[in-house]
Amino acid sequence: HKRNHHSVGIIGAPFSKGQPRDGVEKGPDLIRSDGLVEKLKGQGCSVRDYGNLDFESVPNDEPVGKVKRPRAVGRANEKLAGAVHAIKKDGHTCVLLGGDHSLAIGSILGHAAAQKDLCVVWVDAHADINTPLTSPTGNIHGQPVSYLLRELQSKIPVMPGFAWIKPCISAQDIVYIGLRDVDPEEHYILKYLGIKTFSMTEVDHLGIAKVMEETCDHIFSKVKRPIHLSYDIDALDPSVSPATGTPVVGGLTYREGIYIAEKICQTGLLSAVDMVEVNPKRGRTEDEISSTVKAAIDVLLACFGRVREGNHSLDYRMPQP
Ligand code: 6HN
Ligand code: MN
Ligand code: MN
Ligand code: MN
Repeated sequence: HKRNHHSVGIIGAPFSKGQPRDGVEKGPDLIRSDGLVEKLKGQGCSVRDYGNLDFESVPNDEPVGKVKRPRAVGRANEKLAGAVHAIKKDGHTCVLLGGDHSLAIGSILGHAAAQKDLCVVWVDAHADINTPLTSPTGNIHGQPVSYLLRELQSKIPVMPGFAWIKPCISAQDIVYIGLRDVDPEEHYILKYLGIKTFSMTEVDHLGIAKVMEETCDHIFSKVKRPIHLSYDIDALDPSVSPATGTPVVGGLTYREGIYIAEKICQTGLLSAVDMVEVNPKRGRTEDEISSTVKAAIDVLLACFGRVREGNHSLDYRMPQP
């Protein structure tokens, strides 16, 4: 049984400038301090922690149109892309600990540089597909997908810090799960490009098991391919993960959130994971923070072979009386 022979490479990105709220840069160390590495090893994974990236501050990072801090976000993601590329070259499944969801730009581009023909499963309350010109907030964590899609390239203006970015996926290569707060412009883009989405309505209607079946049918419709799982902790209901920047009521249950990760693991094709938007400063109590961190860790453990039925080692023998 090779189920738990995962080789995991972890990179921390303590970065928050894709959105305005302080605290999300504490995500990586918080998730580590709750024992992520030890727990992964305890379930049979080999783990290398590549530590945290360090991001120099970018002076005079004036908005470009509405878009806030483009230079800082562009450079941070360029650095992250290099790190993810290297971790993939070392042969690991890459785990990005964020940080805000703008980091998916670098994570997915770095992954794509090492791995041809990847697909993306985006688990989020939000679609994060605003272009710089449709964004109502100017926050880049609401825009990462727009930079990654070939079909939107002609809609993306030139921005400082973004010249290195070349789109690496097509509209049919991404599936969304958990949507419930989509801007009108984003809804237009999703429909216009025919992107496969499972909003909370589909989760309610089909159940999470059917959603995952259809997700796999969609991404593997031609051939089996490596999966990039981009997991925004705000996909889960705020009763489970309240410590996040943009919580939205009516989200995935803890069980649905774990089930998604179990099914992705079972494909045997998980190649990179982002765990983003854990923000301890948005928790009102210690319990809210620890519940959020625990959910993030449990999703990651399920990504790497933890199953709820339990397990035992092959050489286990019952004690004789
Ligand atoms: N996230 N659609 C909103 C915006 O600002 O574009 C919210 C984005 C939330 C982003 O949670 O990663
Ligand atoms: Mn979100
Ligand atoms: Mn997001
Ligand atoms: Mn597995």
